[in-house]
Formats: sequence, C-alpha cells, structure tokens
Amino acid sequence: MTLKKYLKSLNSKQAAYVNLDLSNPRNGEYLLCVFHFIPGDGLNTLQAAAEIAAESSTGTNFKVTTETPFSREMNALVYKVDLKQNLVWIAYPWRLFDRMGNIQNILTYVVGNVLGMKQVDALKLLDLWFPPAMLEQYDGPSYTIDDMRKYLDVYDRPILGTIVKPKMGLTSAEYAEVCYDFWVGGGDFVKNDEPQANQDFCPYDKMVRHVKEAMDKAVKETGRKKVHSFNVSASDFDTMIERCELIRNAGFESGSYAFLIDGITAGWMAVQTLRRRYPGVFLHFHRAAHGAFTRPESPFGFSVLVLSKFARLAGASGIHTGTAGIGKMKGDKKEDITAAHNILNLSAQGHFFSQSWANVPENDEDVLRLVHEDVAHHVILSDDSWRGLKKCCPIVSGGLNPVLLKPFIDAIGGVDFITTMGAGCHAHPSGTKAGARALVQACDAYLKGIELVKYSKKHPELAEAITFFSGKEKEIK
Ligand code: CAP
Ligand code: MG
Ligand code: MG
Repeated sequence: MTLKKYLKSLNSKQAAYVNLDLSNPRNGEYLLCVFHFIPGDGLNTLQAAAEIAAESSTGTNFKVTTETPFSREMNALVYKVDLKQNLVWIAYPWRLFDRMGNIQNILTYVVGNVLGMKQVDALKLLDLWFPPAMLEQYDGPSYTIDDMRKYLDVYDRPILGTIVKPKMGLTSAEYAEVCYDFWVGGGDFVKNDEPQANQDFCPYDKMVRHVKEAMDKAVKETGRKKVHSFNVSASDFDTMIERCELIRNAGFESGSYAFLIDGITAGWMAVQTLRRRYPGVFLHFHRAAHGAFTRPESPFGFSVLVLSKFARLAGASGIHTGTAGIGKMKGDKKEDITAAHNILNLSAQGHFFSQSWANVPENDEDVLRLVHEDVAHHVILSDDSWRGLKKCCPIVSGGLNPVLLKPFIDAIGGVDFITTMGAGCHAHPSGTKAGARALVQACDAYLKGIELVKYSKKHPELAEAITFFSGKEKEIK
C-alpha cells in the first residue's frame, strides 16, 4: 500500500496527528523525534504512527469532546514515514513541554506511555533534534572537562582514571589505599563505583575522610593535582544534598572532587538538581541500567545517542558513552562514537539529524561578549548558557585496560575524554600502582607515536600489562 492509501485509512482522531505536508519541521516550532516502530493490534503503519503521536502529546485512544482549538495546536504531528525501514518522524510543538528546562517532562511524553501501548510491537526513539527555543531553556554543562584539564594541568591526552575494585566490600581505609596507589602510580582520576553509598562496612563520611587523606598524601608526593568522583546518589533529595555538603566541607580543594550520579536509577531530577545547585562541580553521569532502554536488540526504549544528548541538555559534565565495542559492555561502534561526538561538539551529525548546539559561533569573541552583556537574556538564562550549550565529555569505561587505550583513541579519533579502567589497573599482576604506571606508559607510547610492544621493552609495568591482558609474552622478550 502507498502512503496515500494509508492516509485514507485514518480515522478523524488519527488524521489530526498527521501532516505529511509539514513544510519546514525545523522552523523552530518543534522538537523532532525519529522512532523505529512496528505496528501492533491490527493497525497499519500510518495508523500506528498516528496513535504514537497522539498518546505522546495531547491524545488518548478516542477523540475527546473536551478538545479546544488551542489544544489541537499542541498535537504532535507525524510528518514523515519510511515504510520500508519502519521509521516515523514526529514533530512536537515545543510549547508542550515544561518551561525552564525539564528532561523528565520530555521523556514522559516521547518515551512515556507510548512504550507500553498495545498498538506497537516495537518502539524505539533513535534520535532527536531540539529547536533553539528549547535549547535556551536548558542549563547544559557548567563545569566541563576543560575546567578539569586546567585543574589537573593535563591538556594533550585523555584524563586517566580508575574505578576502585572490588566493586564493593572494601572498608573505607582499604578503599582509600587503592586510590592512593593509583594516584602515586601516575593516574589522575578515581571514581566511586556506581553502587557506592553509605554501606555499613564502609560508612560514607569515613570514606570521604580517608580519600581526602589519601589525596593529600598523593598530591604531596607526586606534585600533581588529583581528582576523586564521589557517588552522591541517595534515597532522597535531602540525603543526596547531605552527601554533597559532606564532601564540600571535608576540606577538598575546589576542582579536586566531582559528583557522580546514577542518572538512570536516581533519575533526571537528581541530575538537574545537582547541575543547578553545584555549577562549580564536575557532574559525572553514570548510566547503570541504560541497557534496559538502549541495547540494540531491545525493541523498546531509546538509543545511546538520545540518552547522551539528554545528559548534555541536563548539564552533565560527562557521561559514559561506551567503548565502541572494544571493552566488556555491549555497544555498537557507530552508535557510541556518534554519541560521543554529539555531546562534545557545538554541531554534530546524528544518524538522522544534525544538531547545532549553539546559535553563537564558538570562537566569535565579539558576538559572545555582546551576548553576555545582554541583560535581557540574563533574566531568563543562567550566566553562561546563551543558546551555546557547553560540551559534555565522554567517559569511557567498561572492560578497558592499558592495551586497549590506543585502539579506542583510534576509534573515536581524539583524546578529549576521561577513561576509567577498573580491572584494567587492579588486575595488573603487580598491583594497582603498577597498573596505573602501565596505563600512563601506554598513554606516553601513544603520544610519542611508539608502538606499544616496542615501548614496553623499557617499561616493565607496561610489558607485564601486555602479557597479562593480551598474552603477548613472546613478542616482548
Ligand atoms: C567499569 C565499571 C563501569 C562500567 C559501566 C563497571 O569497570 O566500573 O561501571 O564501565 O558501563 O563496574 O563495570 P571495569 P558503561 O573497568 O573493571 O570494567 O561505561 O558502558 O556505562
Ligand atoms: Mg495519562
Ligand atoms: Mg562501575
């Protein structure tokens, strides 16, 4: 059947959610979404697409008598359908959404009830495009990887990090000892693992205190600044803020700590709260449980690209974007790399949309100055976010080890990211300190353009890492 015939099959309610002649969907009036979907419940493709647009904006299963001319203007519109690939493009009037920037509100519409509808057998949000009128209502990141680079005095390479392992079970003193070893081995950044909270064997306040002592010692001995990312996820708002305040009052230098939030399980309100309360702190978005929505083989949910774009909009300074299939987590190379580029750059190409994150040219100092002086804008916008959303950095983690650093850099085509290697450092046969050294050496080899095995001949920790992680003993000797 052709689209024209499908059009005739729509009932009057469905027809009010379709406009295949919408002339310019990027005119700034709409948030644009593209979904992969499979119709269910005996509907044809266009009927099902119209039902998705209805339920995800103003509608329900019947046309209601309470509609008004204005409410109809708020209908989402199916404006394009690809019958072969089962794709539907839907335009949502941006005025549908909560004012002043609210990610959970957008998600509640576009991947809310619709994911549970009988009328679809599959529904996945693949990509979206935000109009400038929406972008300017969102905070975007405040403290970025560039600020962290300044603090660490590290500019031309990835920021090298670890996650303390075992994931759980160390006492606070044991935990801090692992941090210390990694830092004196040359690493920059340590993060709590995603379930770190106030466990009885590792009380939160003691953990923070011990980390502070370990950091002070490591900074003194190495002469380098160090950063620790603390998991502040909690049961309720007050406890989360208490954890943040505890860290802020523990004597840390500003710049030396980050706040990690389990953004999927704790929720977007937690992410946006942290961004708005603590603009001077690096906000680390850990995405544990995202697989329920993003796994390629899962028919329902949203893509890694969509998740990452929302994280940037919400103001995360960095979010895990996967290892492009190189590490232990399931991930599609193209998807992970596209996501990484979409959060880093001022304009970027998605699979379906190119998104410009700013209306102001990045290096046009004059325009930027004028914009910052524009008092009218200061009234509604946070100081530094005039339609130019700062970058959010990829945090690259999951089954990586020093041997895999270069392959990942080659895949992503740059060094502007934080990498954290857990097992990749603590499984090193000579321990964490040696693991950190091996990671630094692998990075040095990359920067000097020297092949890893060759470089390892004069760097025993790296040689040991290569043997252990890739079993290349013979080549090294
Ligand atoms: C990595 C990690 C991270 C994953 C999450 C873990 O440890 O700490 O949570 O990277 O996945 O517990 O698995 P290893 P993603 O370095 O020991 O693998 O980054 O894809 O969100
Ligand atoms: Mg409802
Ligand atoms: Mg982890």
